[in-house]
Amino acid sequence: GTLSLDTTNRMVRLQTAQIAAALPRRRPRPVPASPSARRTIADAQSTETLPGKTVRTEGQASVSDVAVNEAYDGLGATFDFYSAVFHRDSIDDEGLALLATVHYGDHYDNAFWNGEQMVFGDGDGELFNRFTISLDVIGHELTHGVTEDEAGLAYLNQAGALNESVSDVFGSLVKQYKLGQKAGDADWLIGEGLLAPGVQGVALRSMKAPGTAFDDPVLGKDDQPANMSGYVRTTSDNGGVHTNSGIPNKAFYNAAIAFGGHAWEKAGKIWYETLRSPQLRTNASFVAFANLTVTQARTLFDADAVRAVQDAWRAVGVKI
Ligand code: ASN
Ligand code: ZN
Repeated sequence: GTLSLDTTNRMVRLQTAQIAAALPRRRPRPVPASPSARRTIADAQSTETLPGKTVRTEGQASVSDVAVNEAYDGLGATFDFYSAVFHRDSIDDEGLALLATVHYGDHYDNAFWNGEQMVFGDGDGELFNRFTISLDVIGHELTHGVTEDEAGLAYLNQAGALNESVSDVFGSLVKQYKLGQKAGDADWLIGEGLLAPGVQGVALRSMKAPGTAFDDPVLGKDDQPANMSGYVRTTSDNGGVHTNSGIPNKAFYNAAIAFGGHAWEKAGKIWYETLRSPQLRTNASFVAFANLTVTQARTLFDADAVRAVQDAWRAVGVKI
């Protein structure tokens, strides 16, 4: 009767409590409603010692040094993009604190991700301006951290060119998102504003028209191919990772234009889930990566999306 039912209930309650007590005390990672960035900007004061002197941390007001503020704002815009568009919480999706050093080296003509932090040179002023000037370059460098965390793409040959391309893709999307641009209105340039006055060119790279970003007597000519027919076989630059990235860059551009609208919504989502896909190997070829984008187009969207992505790769000579 009532008594036995009551007894059973009490036993159930007791068992539940015992089971809960016996479970390992694994603290669930707190997922904030809207995660926020934890940024630190450091100043290498023209040395090559990292990270250098901390000059601005999260929540602190802007300072008089424009490179510091550009790095702070650029990291913030990139963090916000990944958070809002892909619900990703920082580089590792676990809220990793973001560290960037500016004024690295003496007239240093580059920016990079060193496996732990972002680093920006001032440029020599003759060929390059400071590397924090372009939001897509900041997005590019931070994305190297995301790629390392998700896919671990090797920085060599086709996998390396894919690694580079993924950084250009999301670097460009960070800028497009910030500007609220649709695919057809974006410039698809990487490093616009980075070339010093007098240098003949518009940017470091063009995803829309690889090979056309600059042609300068001192800097040389942009040598990116836009098709497999122009694939550069070389041992320099880790097998031409910054050169052959033109091919997957153009494939992404093709897909984004075919979809129309905001490039991060469909093409970006497909590329992002491809980067996260367990089937993506560290030594992936262009064909392997392309096939995974098609798989994601099918999983996330529909047959029209599959066709758009297939066509995007076929148009650059990647035979899928
Ligand atoms: N700026 C270059 C890049 O992020 C530096 C490098 O060659 N790793 O790709
Ligand atoms: Zn890169």
